Amino acid sequence: MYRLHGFCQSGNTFKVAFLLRALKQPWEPQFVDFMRGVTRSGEWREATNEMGEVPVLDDGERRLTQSGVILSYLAAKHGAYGGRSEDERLEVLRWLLFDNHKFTSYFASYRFMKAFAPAAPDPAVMAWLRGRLDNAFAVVDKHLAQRSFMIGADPTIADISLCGYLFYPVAESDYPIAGRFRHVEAWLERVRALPGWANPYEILPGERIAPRW
Ligand SMILES: N[C@@H](CCC(=O)N[C@@H](CS)C(=O)NCC(=O)O)C(=O)O
Repeated sequence: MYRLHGFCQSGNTFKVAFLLRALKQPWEPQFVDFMRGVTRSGEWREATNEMGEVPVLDDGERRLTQSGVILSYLAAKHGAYGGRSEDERLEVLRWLLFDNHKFTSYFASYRFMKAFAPAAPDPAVMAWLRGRLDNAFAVVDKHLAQRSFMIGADPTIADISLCGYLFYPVAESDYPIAGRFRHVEAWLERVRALPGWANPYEILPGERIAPRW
């Protein structure tokens, strides 16, 4: 039984939950009260993750952090969604890195400031982030114009990583995809139809919070 530390607003946690479900692996959630600052406490960092981040996955005695590491570990261990050749695995890694650096990270920051930050977002910061986000989405949209999934005809953890934040309500991010990035939009419908997909708010612990700003 895997144990997944996280919370329902965390798309990074959702990525891991989605893959565990796709792999039909048993797992239990461990709620982390991120919104009340648990991951910033010295105790939690000491006991759970020095980086102060979820997701964290426990596989028996082994503890893993960083969604890209966890996805790669599970794909290799269970022999699915990781790419079928060295070239495919490298392509998966390339998109995991792009996702962590530019796609998920800008989107998650933008959404956090719009929906959950304690103070109203600074318009200049939001404008800068939005520009970065537009660029990252355009890169993925162009890539998906030529293929069904990120590395070709079959889904991999690259898709699961990139889609992690894109099934939350648009009101949380105020960053609509529909009508702007049509290849991303079509890809999301294909991802939604994959085994294991679910609404993050229905499978992860924690309370829903109405967008604040
Ligand atoms: N690159 C990391 C990012 C993880 C991350 O940013 N997690 C958020 C929650 S979704 C977090 O715990 N943030 C705490 C912080 O930035 O202080 C991953 O993919 O696991």
